[in-house]
Formats: sequence, C-alpha cells, structure tokens
Amino acid sequence: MPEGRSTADLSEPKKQQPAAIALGSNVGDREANLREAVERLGALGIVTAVSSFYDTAPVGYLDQPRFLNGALLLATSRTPIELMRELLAVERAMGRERETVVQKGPRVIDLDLLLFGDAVLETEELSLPHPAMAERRFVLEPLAEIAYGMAHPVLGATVGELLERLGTA
Ligand code: PH2
Ligand code: MG
Ligand code: MG
Repeated sequence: MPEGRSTADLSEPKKQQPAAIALGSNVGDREANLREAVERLGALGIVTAVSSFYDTAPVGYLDQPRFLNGALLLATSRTPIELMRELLAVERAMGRERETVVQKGPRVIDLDLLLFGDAVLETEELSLPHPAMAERRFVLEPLAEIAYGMAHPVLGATVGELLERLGTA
C-alpha cells in the first residue's frame, strides 16, 4: 500500500448516488417556489436533470389550490437520512410550516425523497422507496420525463412502467 494511505482513507471521494426528488407547491408563486427549491438543492449535490413543471389537481385532500409539481435527479454523496434532513431544512428555510391544521394541506414547498439509488429503508424517519410514489401520477409523470428507466428496487419495475400501469385512470 502506498505510504500514507490506508484502506479507510478519508480523502477518497465518497461514492455518489442518484436521488430522485419530487417537488410540489400550491401556495404563492408556485413556479418561483419550485425554481428556488431547485436552486437550493444544487447545494446538496449535482442536479443532473430537472423535469417540466405540471399543473395538477389536488389529490387526497381536495379542498385546496391546484399544485405545480416537478421532479429532479440529484447526484449526491449524502446518506439518505442526511439528504432527507436537508430537504426538511430547505422546506423550512422557504417558509414551510408543518401542517398543524390540515395534514396534506396547502404548502409553499414540499420536497419528497422518492428513490435513492437502489436503497430500501424502513425507519421511523424515512421510508425508501417513497411508499406512495407508485400511485401518484403527479409524481410519476414528471419523474418519468427525466428517469424513465430508473428502477423501483421493491416493485421490480421502472418508473416508466409504473406510470404506464397507472393507465388513463
Ligand atoms: N401533495 C400532497 C397531497 N396532494 N396533490 C397534488 N396534485 N400534488 C401534490 O404534490 C400533492 C397532492 C401531499 O404531499
Ligand atoms: Mg408530498
Ligand atoms: Mg413531504
């Protein structure tokens, strides 16, 4: 082994993983909010792709304004938990207050970690892949635009296949 190196050399670059992140906003200037979020996420790695933004009807809790939704891919050397905490910090920095009145209600910005490479994780703090992603057109449509062939490590299907499974319903 070369002098001054060891198998645990901390100077070695950490392996980067591709993280798929969903963005949503339905309060204020929705497009400006998504753009600001993309900009801020650039500090957490390399943003390798950003989808178009889609105007979508609210799903789940219906009595709220329409959303603007998008997705991006981030190459990052953060761990999944670190990244998720950073996403929450960006949400807070942009004025998001955790919904006290209505869960799933209106929000300035929502950043959801969908996929992190092929990581599968089930903790109090974070589930990967995101448990609801396969049922949500507002998530799969923008994501398929930039990551059609990306694998869902549990369902054994690609993002594009999951979108096709949703059909026209
Ligand atoms: N997010 C929710 C609940 N419902 N509906 C749309 N169209 N887009 C969203 O991002 C969304 C939603 C909770 O996170
Ligand atoms: Mg969400
Ligand atoms: Mg969220």
